[in-house]
Amino acid sequence: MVVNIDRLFSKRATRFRSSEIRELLKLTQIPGMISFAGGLPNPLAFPVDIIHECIEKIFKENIEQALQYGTTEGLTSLRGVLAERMKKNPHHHINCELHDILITSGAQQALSLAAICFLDPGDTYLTSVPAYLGAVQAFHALEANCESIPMNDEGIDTDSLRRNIGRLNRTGIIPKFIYTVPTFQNPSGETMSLSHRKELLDIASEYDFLIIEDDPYSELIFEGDAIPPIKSFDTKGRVIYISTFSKILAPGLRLGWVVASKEILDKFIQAKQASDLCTNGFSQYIAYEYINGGYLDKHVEQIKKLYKRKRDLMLKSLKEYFPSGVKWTMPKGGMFIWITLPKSIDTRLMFQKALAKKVAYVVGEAFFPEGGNYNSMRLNFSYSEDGLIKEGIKRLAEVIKDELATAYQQDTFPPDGV
Ligand code: PMP
Ligand code: G9A
Repeated sequence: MVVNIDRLFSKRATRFRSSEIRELLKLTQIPGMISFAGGLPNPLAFPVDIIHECIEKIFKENIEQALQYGTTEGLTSLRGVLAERMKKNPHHHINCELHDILITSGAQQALSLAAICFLDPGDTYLTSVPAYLGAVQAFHALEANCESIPMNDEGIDTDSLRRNIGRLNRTGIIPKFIYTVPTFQNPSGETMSLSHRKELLDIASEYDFLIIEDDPYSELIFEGDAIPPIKSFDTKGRVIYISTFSKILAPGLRLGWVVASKEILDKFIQAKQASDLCTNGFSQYIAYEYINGGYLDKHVEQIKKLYKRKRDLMLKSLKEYFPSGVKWTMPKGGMFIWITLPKSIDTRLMFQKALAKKVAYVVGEAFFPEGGNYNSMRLNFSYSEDGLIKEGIKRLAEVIKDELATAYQQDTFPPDGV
C-alpha cells in the first residue's frame, strides 16, 4: 500500500515553511555568484589556529568528558566563565550566575524552546518588523498568531505598540511575549535607543508579557557607545536573554545560551531534554577553552575591524553606484544593511534578474510575517570578499536601474494621444 503521507503529517507539520535564507544559502555554492543573501560570518573571522590550540588542550586534559553525554544545562565551567564575562562586559552588564544560564544548540534552539514553552495554537506574540525570519519560523511552527509592530529611528514604535496591545486587550487577547533584536538588528542593522529599551520593559510590565531579547550582534560594534541590553534592567525575570557563539567564534559549533529566571530555565531544560538531551559537549569544551584562555576579547576586536572595513566598503559602493531614490540604513555594527527602493520596484520580481547577473540578496518581504514591503531588501556585508562587495553592488545597481527604467516606461506608455 502506498503511504498516504499527507494524512499522517500533523496539522502543525503542514504549516511548516522553508526559510528563504536557508534556501538561498545554496546560492553561495554557485560559481561566480556574489551573495549578499545569507547572514554568514566571514571565514576569515574563524579563529582557526586558536580553535586548534583549544582542541589540543582538550585532547590532553579532558577528551573523555568532552566525548561523553553532558548535563542538559550545559558545561558548568563554560556557564561559569560566561556569567563572569556577562557581568563585566559593557555589551552585557547582566548580573547573573552560572545557574542562570542554559547552553543551547545555537540561539535558534533557544528561540524554538521559547516557542514550545510559551505558545499554544492560536496564542498571540508580538514582534518588531522587519523581524529575523528564523524566529518567526520557530513561532509559526507552534501555530501562533503574530502581531507586527513597526520599527522607527529609536528601534521600535512604542506608540504603535501601545495601540496594538490596547486593541488586542479589548478583544480579550493578551500577547505572551514580544520578540526583539535590539542591537544591530537582523535584518535592518538598526539599534534600539536606551530610552526605548526601558520603555519597552515598562510596557511589558504594565501589560504582563515577556520580552525575548535576541542579541547575537551587540559585540560586533564598530563605533559609538555600547547600549546595555534590556536584560540588564530586568529585576523581575521578565526578559529572556538569548545570545550565541555563532558570530564571535563559529556557527558550525552550534552553541548559544539563554539567561532567564529559574522558572523559565527549568521549563526550557525539560523541553530541551525532549529535543536533544544536551548540547554538543566537544563544542562546549572548545568555547570554554576559548574564553578561559583569554582569546575571545582579543579575537572579537579583530572581527570588528574586518566587518567595519566591509561595512564601509559596502556603504561607499552603495553611494557610488545606487541610483537616487534608493535609501539604506547606516548600521554601527553587526552584519546587515537594509535597502528601501522606490515603490515601483518589487524586489521579489527583480530577484531572478539579479541572479542572472550573479548577485543575490534576501527579499525584504521575507522579514514581514504579515507580508508587504515589496520594495525592500537585506544585504549582508560580512561574508563577501572585499573586491566582490564593490562588484556585487555595481551589478545590483544595474539591475535596479533597469527596473526603474522599465517601470518608468510602463508608467508613461501608451504615449499621449494614442
Ligand atoms: N537570532 C538572530 C537574530 C540571528 O541573526 C541568528 C542567526 N543569523 C540566530 C538567532 C540563530 O543563530 P545561531 O547560529 O546561534 O542558531
Ligand atoms: O540560517 C542561517 O544560516 C543563519 C543566518 C541567518 C540570516 O541570514 O539571517
